[in-house]
Amino acid sequence: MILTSLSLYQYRLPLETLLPVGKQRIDHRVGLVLQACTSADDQYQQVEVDIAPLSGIDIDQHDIIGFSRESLTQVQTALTELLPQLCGQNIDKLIEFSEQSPYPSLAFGLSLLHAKLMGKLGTVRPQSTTIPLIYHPTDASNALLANKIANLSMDVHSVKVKVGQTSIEDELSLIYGILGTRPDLKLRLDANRGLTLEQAIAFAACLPLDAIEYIEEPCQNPQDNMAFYQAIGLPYALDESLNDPEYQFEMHEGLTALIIKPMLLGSLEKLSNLIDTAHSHGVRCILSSSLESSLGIHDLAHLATILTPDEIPGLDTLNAFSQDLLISSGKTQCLTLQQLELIAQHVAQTETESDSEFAETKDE
Ligand code: OSB
Ligand code: MG
Repeated sequence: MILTSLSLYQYRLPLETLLPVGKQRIDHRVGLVLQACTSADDQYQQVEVDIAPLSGIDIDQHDIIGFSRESLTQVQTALTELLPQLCGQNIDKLIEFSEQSPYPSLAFGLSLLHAKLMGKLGTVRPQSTTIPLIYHPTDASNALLANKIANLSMDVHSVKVKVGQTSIEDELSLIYGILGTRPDLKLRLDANRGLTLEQAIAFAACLPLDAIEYIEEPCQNPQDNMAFYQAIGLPYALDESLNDPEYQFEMHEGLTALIIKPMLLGSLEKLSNLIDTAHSHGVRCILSSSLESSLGIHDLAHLATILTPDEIPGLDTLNAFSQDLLISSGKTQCLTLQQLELIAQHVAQTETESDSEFAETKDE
């Protein structure tokens, strides 16, 4: 299958409510859409992927730290250089470039594009449920939060709650509030490394432990996680730890789950190996959003069926977006490619035309 044309677009989507990135908040999301057209035996197809490193600036104009190390500009520059090399080539080149890329978001995007062109996503049903995400909205009223909890479907059995963000008292009251409304729920807490070992233990000592499945990244210093587990017996999950390029899976007492954010981790091959290793140690893997557009979330819902069929993914971040992108999730506005900014486009000559390739690149 030959890549006959490649187009790169940039998008900027405003958010209706702020989204949490660890302790920081964002009010818009930027990213790239890479479109590939292929032909093989007179069959043509056209496929798009969302490539959106989680970096940039938060609402206070501070750099987002702790997630993607690469910037959107770096990925855009790398892709602008790759496109002419990919155009006219077999789609297997996507895998080669994916493996060579130092940027996890790009490695993921190229391998995902390959998987979609191979028809691997289209044949599975997407995971249709998600773990609701509950956090103290700095821009919305507590009533809105209470409303969200009261309106949770009875089919929801677990929710994820952000902690380590405000005061321990507020967060305990949020947790007991949720359980007061829905005593049947199990909670997955996420501290985003917001607590010292002492704070984490003091906090966990006040929790209704039977209702807590695990806590993500409880300690500021992840080396304290095991001591936390030994002190309190509450299992923990790793999220930010996986973003370290040096991260290698190691089993530790109390480790119960990995939060897998493909956009931050890399190629599908790398994800699948990590998931296999974790599963072989009895550690759960929860596929989660890195605040992608509706296009990205749609693909993650399919990947969840393929990679983690026994788990419900954490993809409850689309509500905050004011517009959909290419794939409708039911919002009133769904942007098309024509509404995005075209950054680069390369078209391979067909066999009937001369051998020479022509390429157009539009500078910003
Ligand atoms: O803290 O887990 C986080 C999204 C982007 C960056 C960090 C985080 C998240 C999420 C995604 O919480 C939703 C989920 O994991 O359910
Ligand atoms: Mg987390």
